[in-house]
Formats: sequence, structure tokens, C-alpha cells
Amino acid sequence: MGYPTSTLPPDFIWGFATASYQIEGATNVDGRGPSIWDSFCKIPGKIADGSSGEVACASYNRAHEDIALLKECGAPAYRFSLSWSRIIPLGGRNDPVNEKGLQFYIKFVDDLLAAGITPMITLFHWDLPDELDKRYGGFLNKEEFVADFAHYARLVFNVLGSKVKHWITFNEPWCSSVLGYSTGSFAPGRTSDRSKSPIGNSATEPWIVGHNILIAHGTVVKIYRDEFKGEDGQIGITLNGDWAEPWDPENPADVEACTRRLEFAMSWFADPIYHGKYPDSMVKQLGNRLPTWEPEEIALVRNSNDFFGMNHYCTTYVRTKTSEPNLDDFEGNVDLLHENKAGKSIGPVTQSSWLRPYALGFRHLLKWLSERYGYPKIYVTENGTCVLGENDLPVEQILNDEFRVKYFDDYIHAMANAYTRDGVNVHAYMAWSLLDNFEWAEGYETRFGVTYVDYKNDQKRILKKSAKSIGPIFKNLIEKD
Ligand code: PNW
Repeated sequence: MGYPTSTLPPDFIWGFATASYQIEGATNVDGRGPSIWDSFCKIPGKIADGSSGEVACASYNRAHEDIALLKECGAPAYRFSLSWSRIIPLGGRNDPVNEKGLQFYIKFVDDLLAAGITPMITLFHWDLPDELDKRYGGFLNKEEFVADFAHYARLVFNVLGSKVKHWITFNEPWCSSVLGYSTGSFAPGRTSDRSKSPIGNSATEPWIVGHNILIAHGTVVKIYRDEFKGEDGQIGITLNGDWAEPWDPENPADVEACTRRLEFAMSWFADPIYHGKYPDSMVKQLGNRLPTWEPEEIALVRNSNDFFGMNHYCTTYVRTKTSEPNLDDFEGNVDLLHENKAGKSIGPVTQSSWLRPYALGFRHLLKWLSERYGYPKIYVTENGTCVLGENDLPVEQILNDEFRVKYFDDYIHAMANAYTRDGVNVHAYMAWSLLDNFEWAEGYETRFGVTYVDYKNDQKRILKKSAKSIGPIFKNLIEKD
């Protein structure tokens, strides 16, 4: 007996994803205020090529071109994020609203809908208004941050709530917490490492930040559900997680360490939402550095997902450490490796040191989180790859991105296998990314787009081969009603 042919459900939606600071540019235009990324990029040494999002893909002025690209690729949906400081330049609940910023997004949503494309909006993709960081320490200040985020979200729901039915509160709170407050490699760059930052405490701050983001998420979900959701609105948070394979599959300690690693990356946020508490492994390792839940806080957080947003890129090998965990450890006291004990590489090298593709890991991850969280509806909100040395190739070769074509083919089929064979309840997939864009600390040297952006030639856009490779895969896999 053979396997059933893998498919995806009839209501499945797919498309491409981007984020405001990575594509919009126009950081000083029409009243936008600075975000923590504008400030972070100004510090020498923080961004690989010394660049910033000041121009990026110039999407603020080329939104119509981006919509045309989506249409050309046949994408039924588009995930993008709003720049909070474009809407409220200083960010706070008593600060003025920038009508031009608001109008930009209203028009963009109207144009998407007119083109038949379903908008999926991320309220927060890392570009915190700079003033809120300076005024009260941003995420570190629970009362102020939660109140300001709630005010911003309500303002947005008021103008877009009737048109937009898919909402994401936060993108990858793990990155905001760990990369922003432990390693300091992302804005605002706080860390205990005094060679990188004069301020920060890697032992405590990331856990406080994660906690406060969860409360802000829960608060905004309640607002949405009570005041705006209607019949068909949906809201959730997007987490990120690589799959983990044991470095030595014969060693039970490495097998156990994989679960611990997944818990530190994903269950940190998903357990409070689905189970009402932090994972035992984190409580055990972090002790009183992990904040505790007030009853009214966890009541807001528990059951606050209409869908599980999942960003996924790759797999790593996990080897347990035998020493006691360091105070700045955020991985569950493990080593993360690209090769296993037998010297086998998990997948091919890409331009990003952390990213090695292994499509089967995607299926394993979807199954693991489905089992742990009771088969929630899953939206894959990012998946994609960069290509080793792509930026240095001649344009013709960049456009012929077979490596990315194969990545999407493998990963989308792995997802269909998870749906058909493992009962995973997956209903959406957004490829990262529509465009080559500002890849945070890696600057413009790393390209993730299915569209080539010519940064030296007026941000001209040219579709790569991968852009049109995705539509036919979904056409083939999605069941007809
Ligand atoms: C995601 N890591 O970020 C983000 O949501 C995107 O904005 C980003 O462009 C994309 O992935 C590609 O990197 C991540 O170092 C950035 O493990 C870095 C890591 C993970 C995710």
C-alpha cells in the first residue's frame, strides 16, 4: 500500500511576506518618526555593510509596483507590517497621530483588496518608535509599553479592522528579546557584553521583555476580540523556531536537549498561550530570573491565539552541555551545530551562518508543535532562504535562483506531507520574501527575495525564477472544493 498523495486544504491561502523597516525606506518622509532601528543602524559596526533602512526598497513610494509583482506571481495573499512610528511618530498614547502615515496604509490596503489580494498585517515587526525606548526603556517598562501598544493597535483596528481579517500582533518575540537584549546584535542592542553596549543585562532583561510582549499581545487580542473581530476576523502571534536534531542520536541526553532547545525557542511563548505557564525546563534553569504570572496577566495571555503563526527556516544539530548553564544562556544549555557526531552536515551552506536548509525538519516541527498544542490552526508566516554568494553574482545568475526554487519546492511539499500524513492543521503559507531587502544586521549583502532589487539602479525590481515557481506548486497541492 502506498502513501496517499499529499495535498493542502481547499481554503489554504499563500503569498509573500515583508516587513516595514526592511522595505519601505522614506524614513524621514511625511512625518514618520525614528524607530530603534534607525538609531541602531547609526552606531558604527552594528550593520555588516554599514547600511540602514533609509532607502531600502523604496516601497513607500513604489507600493503599486509591489502589488503588481504580487499579481504577476499569482499570490492570493500578502503579509506586511506597519511602521508604528509612521502612524504615531513618538509612539505614545498621548502623542500626536500622523494622518499621512495612516492614510498610506489605508490606501495600500484598499489597493491590495482592489487587486484581489488578501492582506495579512503584522502590527509589530521590530521597529519600535525610538522615543518609547528613550522615554521609558521600551519593552522593559510593562505598564507603559502595554498601554502604548494597546493604544496604537486600537487606532489601527479602528481604521482597518473592517477591511483586514488577518492580524499578527508581534513578529518573533524571541528575536526582540534575545537578539535585542541578550546578544545585542539587533536593536536596541542591549547586552551584558560591555564591548558591545554600555547598558543591558543579558541574565534578566530578555526574560522581562518576553514576558511584557506576551502581556501586550494578550491585551491587544482582548481588544480585538471585544471590539473589532466580528464574524471572520482572526488574530495571533508569530513565533520563530528551527527544528532540532540530536548531535548524537545514541545519546539520550542529546535527544532530551533537543526538546529543551525547542522549549527555549518556541514554548517560552507558546506554553503560556496554550497551557497557561512557562515550560518546566525554563523555570528550572532560570529560576527567579523568569518573571512569574499574575493571575490577571495569564488570564489575558492564555487562549489568545486564533491561529499559531510560525516562521521557520532551517534545522540545527543540538548537543547537550555538561557544564552548569551560564547566566547569559538563552538556548537551554546546548551547543548548536551544523554537523552531527558522524560529521554529516544538516544541509547546504547559505549566505546566513545560521541557515542550513533541511526540509524534513519542517515537517517534524509542524508535527511536534501540533502534538504539544492540541493541533491548533497553523499559519506559516515566513519560510525562505538566502543563497551563498548571491549578492556577488552577475544579475543573470541571480535571476536564475535554482537553489531557492528547490528550497521552496522541498519545504512546501514537506508541509503538505505534514498536513496529509501527520494531521497538521496548516492553512496558510507566506514565503519570505517578496523582495530582496534590508536583512537587519546583515545589511543588503544577504538577499532573501524572490524579486531582485537593484539598489544601484533606482531600486528597480526584476522577478527571479523562484517568484513564479511557487504558484504552480500550490495550484497542484490545494484540494478543489
Ligand atoms: C526573520 N536568527 O528573522 C524575520 O522575521 C525577518 O524579518 C528576516 O528578514 C528573516 O527571518 C530572514 O532572516 C530572523 O539569527 C533573523 O536565527 C535572524 C534569525 C532568525 C530569524
